[in-house]
Amino acid sequence: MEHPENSAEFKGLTVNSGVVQPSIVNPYLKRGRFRHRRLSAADYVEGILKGDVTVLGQAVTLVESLNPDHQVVAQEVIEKCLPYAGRSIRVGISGVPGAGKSTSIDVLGIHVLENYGGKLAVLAIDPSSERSKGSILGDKTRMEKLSVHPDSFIRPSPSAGSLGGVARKTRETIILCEAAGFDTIFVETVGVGQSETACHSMVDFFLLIQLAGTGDELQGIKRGIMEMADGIVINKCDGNNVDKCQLAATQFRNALHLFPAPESGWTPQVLTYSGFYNLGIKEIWDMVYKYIEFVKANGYFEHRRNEQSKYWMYETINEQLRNSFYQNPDIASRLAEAETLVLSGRQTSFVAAKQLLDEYFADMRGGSFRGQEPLKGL
Ligand SMILES: Nc1nc2c(ncn2[C@@H]2O[C@H](COP(=O)(O)OP(=O)(O)OP(=O)(O)O)[C@@H](O)[C@H]2O)c(=O)[nH]1
Ligand SMILES: [Mg+2]
Repeated sequence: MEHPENSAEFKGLTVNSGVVQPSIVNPYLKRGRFRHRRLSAADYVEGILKGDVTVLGQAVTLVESLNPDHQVVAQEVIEKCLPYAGRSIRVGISGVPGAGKSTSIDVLGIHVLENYGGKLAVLAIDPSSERSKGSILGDKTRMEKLSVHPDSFIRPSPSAGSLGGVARKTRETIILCEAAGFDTIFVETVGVGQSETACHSMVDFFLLIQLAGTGDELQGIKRGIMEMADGIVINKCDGNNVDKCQLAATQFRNALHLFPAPESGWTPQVLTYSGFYNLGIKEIWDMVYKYIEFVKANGYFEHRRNEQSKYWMYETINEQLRNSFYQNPDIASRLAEAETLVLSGRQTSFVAAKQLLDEYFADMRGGSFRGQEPLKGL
């Protein structure tokens, strides 16, 4: 007996030969016609100095690239931009996840642009971005107004490399943004430890966003981080949270008194505000402005920037030396062996390290890199 599915009743189930679908690629498109022309260092510099944000974005991508050839061009671009950089106010904004950084940057940024004009760049040092693919990018939705403002430039954290590497690229991006005419720079960082130090080492004002919690907020915050802050602001001072915030502010003020006076001569201030309801934002910016005026007058502004340049020179040297050591193929192949010797107690850590370093230096002195590429650019 024939299967019922083959009867005329189930005809819809049979596969009919269909019509040929057109290609999804436009056959009239000439290949290569829209390919981007590779910009030279001079093209990048020209675009940046004109304030072209498309070129600026491409230049930042170049700076972030790990390709040594890109790095050579990037360093040339940075060097040529350097004489036009430095004329901005750089503000670091830090806080634990959920403290309201994105919400606050949005309202604070709009406040600055609407009341003082100019152009604002928001950059990030986010050590977790390798995992989250740059949280600031997702955050663009939290920076609703700023992300569509014609005078703003928002750039997520470079997603590859060590914290030091990421931070260095953010610092280089600051230079490009300043050359492109951005006169206010916000550097956002997630308050999870070392990233604050990196952020502090590239900004003029370090703003710490805190939340009022259970009354023991001072416990969880490291002394070093509080000492770095030029201003502490307590967010979410709205609704029935106002009393708690004011209490926290008092606690922070009292705690700050116990610290030695900062080198800048400025007494860090503690303010409460609400980013979400846009309350107290003006006061925050007034504080930043007052600080800048204060340190410009007493010479600390220049001093801090010089110290930062010095810091980054040494940081770069350290990073390059480390990379050069670990990327040396001979060393890389010997590391596992040395580790085994140390773990099995047949060699001390010190001797193992010394042997590897001696080998490395002998290799360097011999002038042969044994397959290791000479360092190109940075
Ligand atoms: N009540 C109240 N809620 C706020 C305020 N500011 C931010 N929030 C809320 O707090 C949550 C976190 O805010 P974000 O701005 O994303 O915080 P963030 O510090 O950028 O967080 P991460 O990007 O995860 O590090 C959001 O749900 C906001 O709506 C505020 O002033 N008051
Ligand atoms: Mg955020």
